[in-house]
Amino acid sequence: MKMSTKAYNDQKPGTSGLRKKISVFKQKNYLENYIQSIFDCLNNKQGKTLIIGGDGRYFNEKAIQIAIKMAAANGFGKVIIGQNGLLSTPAASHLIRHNKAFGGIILSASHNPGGENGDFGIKYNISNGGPAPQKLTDAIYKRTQIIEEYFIDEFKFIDLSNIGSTKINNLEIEIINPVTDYAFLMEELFDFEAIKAMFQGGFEMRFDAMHAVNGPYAEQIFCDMLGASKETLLNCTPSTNFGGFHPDPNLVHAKELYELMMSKNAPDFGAATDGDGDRNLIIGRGIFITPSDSLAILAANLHLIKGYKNGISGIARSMPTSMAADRVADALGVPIYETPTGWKFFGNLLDDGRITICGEESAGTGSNHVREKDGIWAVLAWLNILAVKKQSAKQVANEHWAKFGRNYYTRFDYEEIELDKANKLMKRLNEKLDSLVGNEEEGIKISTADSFSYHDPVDGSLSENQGLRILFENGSRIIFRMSGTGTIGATIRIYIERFEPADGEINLDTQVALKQLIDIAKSISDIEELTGRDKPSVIT
Ligand code: VG1
Ligand code: CO
Repeated sequence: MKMSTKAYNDQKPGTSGLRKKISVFKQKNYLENYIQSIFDCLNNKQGKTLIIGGDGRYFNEKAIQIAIKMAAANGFGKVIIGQNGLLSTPAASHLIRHNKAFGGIILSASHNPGGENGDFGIKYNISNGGPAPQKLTDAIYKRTQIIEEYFIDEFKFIDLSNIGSTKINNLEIEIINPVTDYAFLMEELFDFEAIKAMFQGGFEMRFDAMHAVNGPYAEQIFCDMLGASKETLLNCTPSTNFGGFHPDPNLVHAKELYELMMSKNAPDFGAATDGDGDRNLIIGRGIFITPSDSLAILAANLHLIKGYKNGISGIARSMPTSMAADRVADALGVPIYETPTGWKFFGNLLDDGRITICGEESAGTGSNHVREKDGIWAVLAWLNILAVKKQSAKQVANEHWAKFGRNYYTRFDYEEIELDKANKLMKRLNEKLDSLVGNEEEGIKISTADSFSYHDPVDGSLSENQGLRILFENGSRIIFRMSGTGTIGATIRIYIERFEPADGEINLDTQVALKQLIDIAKSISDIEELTGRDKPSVIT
């Protein structure tokens, strides 16, 4: 059936697909308009397979019903859907690859809040399992500006709770267990026997799924397959509003886990993942591991893990991620790539075999096993390394810093700033960059100041305006960027980093170690004057 639709002009995809308030998604034809725009930009989809699933938030099942009917009307041959509409983002990525599917639709607003007044999101992943590259998201956006009709078949409501296959019109609809194939992949990569023996030896972990999609994955993998006790699982039943919480695994929203890990009664290891299961938080007993350090530590030790025993071909990190991983790459003699923020930029490097592991400061770590960041993978990688080294997370981190030095790192987020104020701040700073070069700020000289552009070495594409960088002669960096995932106003992020060599002071408090640079960042940008904020909303 053909329907006419009104074009909406605010469907510009951000860092990770289209993300908006539920109220926006519920507007008549809004979701349909976007899905049709995706389909219109895909050639040769007739008869092909599409993977569909989401993080289980409010509107998930409704959106999936629409997506199925539109896939049928647009000529797809088959859809594979996670039972009850659930698929973690990394599992969806794996299923696309495993089934050699044409692509996938993932319904999620990741770590943003859910529920009736929360956020919703949709993104399209291509046949390598990764997020649509910039060229495609730009084309989809253009299409949303001019689209006039969409195609949808009318058929009965599909029961997503029954595993099995049915055929309606020309579309085969298969409902699968969302965990099974993913769990097999994990078993192939990691040394489950060693991790199991560690749990048997009394090792204790707490894993917080934050009421989101990874609950069933954690239960099957950590408890059923690796023998961890049921006490391991915190908030592992997915709920449509994430229990009323914000499924963001950071020190603010996973505060309880953090406090437990810092307490006298701390178990050996703590971890959490986000709404769609791609982000991870790693906390050892008495130590929070920053995501940038986690990337570096995993890269340095990955060869200890079964699936990576031949070593790594290279490492990639997003530009604002700390340079800790660069030191590991140097030591291993492998290349390091610096990409713009967003997982889509890692896809080509992974496909081309240039890198094995990649990560972002925003709690994303992953490898060439899928084309998304992967929360459970990161937790298993840590567990595997601890099991092989027979050390605590704290010992592993301290040894790492004692060998490579330490990149002190913090991120300040100023959220829900009025858009024009945020734009003005970034514009002003951008214009002032050239005049900063050569200046001395509190005794340290600025060597470069620019707006980051990325030339993809594989397909040659250029991505500009990916953040403002101020680099100091001593290797310190201050970076300013506007978020592409917020749904209210604008979010400005400031990323601050300083390197301390191995023989220096590697055990300082991060905020103390970075105090001078934090002051410089504030005064260079006048952020507090221009936004009227006296402090950031979140410090990581
Ligand atoms: C944020 C992070 C970025 C991440 C993106 C999607 O983007 O900074 O590193 O790739 O979220 O993560 P931004 O534009 O708000 O800074 V998620 O867990 O949505 O898939
Ligand atoms: Co996420």
